[in-house]
Amino acid sequence: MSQIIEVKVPDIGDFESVPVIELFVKVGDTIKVDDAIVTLESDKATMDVPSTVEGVVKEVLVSLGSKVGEGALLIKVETGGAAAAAAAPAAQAAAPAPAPTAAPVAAAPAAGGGVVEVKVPDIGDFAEVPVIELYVKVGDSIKVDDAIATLESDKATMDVPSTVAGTVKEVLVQIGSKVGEGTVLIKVESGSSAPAAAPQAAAPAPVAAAPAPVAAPVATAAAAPVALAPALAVGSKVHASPSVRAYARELGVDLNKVPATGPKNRIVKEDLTKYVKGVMSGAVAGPAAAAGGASLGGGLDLLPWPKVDFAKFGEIEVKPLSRIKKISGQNLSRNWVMIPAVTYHEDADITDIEAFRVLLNKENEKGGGAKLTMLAFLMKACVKGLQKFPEFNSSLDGDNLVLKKYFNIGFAADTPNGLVVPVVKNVDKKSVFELAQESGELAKQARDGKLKPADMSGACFTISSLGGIGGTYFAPIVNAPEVAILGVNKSAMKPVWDGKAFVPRLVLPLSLTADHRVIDGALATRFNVYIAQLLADFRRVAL
Ligand code: CAO
Repeated sequence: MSQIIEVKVPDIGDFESVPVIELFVKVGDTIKVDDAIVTLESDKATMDVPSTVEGVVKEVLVSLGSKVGEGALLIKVETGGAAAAAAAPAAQAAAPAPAPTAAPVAAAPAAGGGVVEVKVPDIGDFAEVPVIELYVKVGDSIKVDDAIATLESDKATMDVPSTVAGTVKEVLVQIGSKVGEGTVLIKVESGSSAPAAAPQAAAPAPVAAAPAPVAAPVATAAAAPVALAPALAVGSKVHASPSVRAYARELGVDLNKVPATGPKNRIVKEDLTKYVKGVMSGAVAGPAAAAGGASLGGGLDLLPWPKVDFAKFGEIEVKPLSRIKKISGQNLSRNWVMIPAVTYHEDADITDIEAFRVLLNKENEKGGGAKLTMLAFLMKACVKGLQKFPEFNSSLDGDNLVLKKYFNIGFAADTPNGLVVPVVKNVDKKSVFELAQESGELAKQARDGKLKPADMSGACFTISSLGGIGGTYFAPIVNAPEVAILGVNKSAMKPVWDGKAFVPRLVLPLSLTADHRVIDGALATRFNVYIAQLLADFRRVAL
């Protein structure tokens, strides 16, 4: 005798409204126990919800983007006689149960601060889950809710956030370590007496599915064969961690097309990189070419990268690129290829502002305050420009322009390992002295390799200053999803015609690159002229 059984979202921890990002079943499909029905993704975890029954899908009650929580009805399944009997207990097991209190992971520190252990919270029934990413090292200062590690079982990927603020004293796990509830991840010296335990911030328990043997750590995927494995059929289930999914979204890559080499057919970051490289070099058909547009201008139609045996011509040395260079290289390539960018030049007369800067620094020397830099004045002028021309403080999101009401400025910093872009937040609310101090500190942290992801995110606009090195003009690459970047070279004394005579003035060369989809030439030139006016007479910043 057949029976209709409802499959609901099980206990997923403290999350109430989590979007469905993948849907694997449709009406008429025959499914088995443990087949994935949907993938849910919160900002902390990605979880598959498996079926608890076997049978034929009669109704699907959610769609992509639906927001669900514990107990939400996903599908109705018609089970056969025998299947129904077997399925019933499982279905009950999936019925909403009281949410487990995500274990408050921090042991209470001694009053007045002390060393606090941060442990793996309640992650459901999983005992041995591998650490696939580790975000902290000894000496890092962390805040409550900063991610410490990502754990990945075969059903869920979850970030474990810190429950305390302080300095990391000890890291007790490494990538590949197998952990379970209560495993100590790190020891943190907290500055104050506040343990700041935030139970609700702990990682959610993964879906209440029967635990399967945990997958091998993703790190082993590095040894995966070089040949491309067959891509998953379109529409079939894609396994990837939240970071890989976020990266794919950023690149606009359809994960269905990426061949997986990770354990259990999981797409790892290297797979994504290899796929994008393949598309860029022409070795793999990109979306347009794959759709039959190989020679119609839809894809990039690029020749494969030249393979040359350099050693044939003389002695060589092979040096692997630094991690920073690899990551920034990928971003720069995408931005260079995808943004119709134009660079506009302008000269700013900075004679007066430079005299003012030198004067202030002299006065300041006695007080021992931070040295005022040209960069700090440039930041202030740029914010004024962003306020006057809001398109410069925007990002493209499909057919929408997202206009930002905050003013964070990134600046390119040259480090021994490559280029990084620290971000000074809320520049509009800070004095030139504060900006000089903060950018100096960030530049130092950049050179020491101590910047954290949060220090490099949230920029609205970037300044790339080569003024300390030299040069006249250059064409910086827009730092997407921003829409413009201002390049600056070394100022030089030049003869400037004042209407009667040539007078010596200190001239700063500006090079503004802008995304033409948002900013046309007239707007870009107006912005440049305005910035030059502000720098020529900084009193205008106060207007
Ligand atoms: N014109 C003339 N002199 C300048 C100048 C300019 N536009 N900008 C800075 N200077 C001077 C400074 O006054 C300083 O001189 P003193 O030592 O006599 O005071 C000297 O050059 C060194 O300055 P700096 O560049 O180290 O300091 P800064 O605060 O101006 O810049 C930072 C900080 C982080 C932007 C810089 O150190 C840096 O890393 N620049 C490189 C950025 C880069 O690589 N961009 C390219 C990206 S695309 O590949």
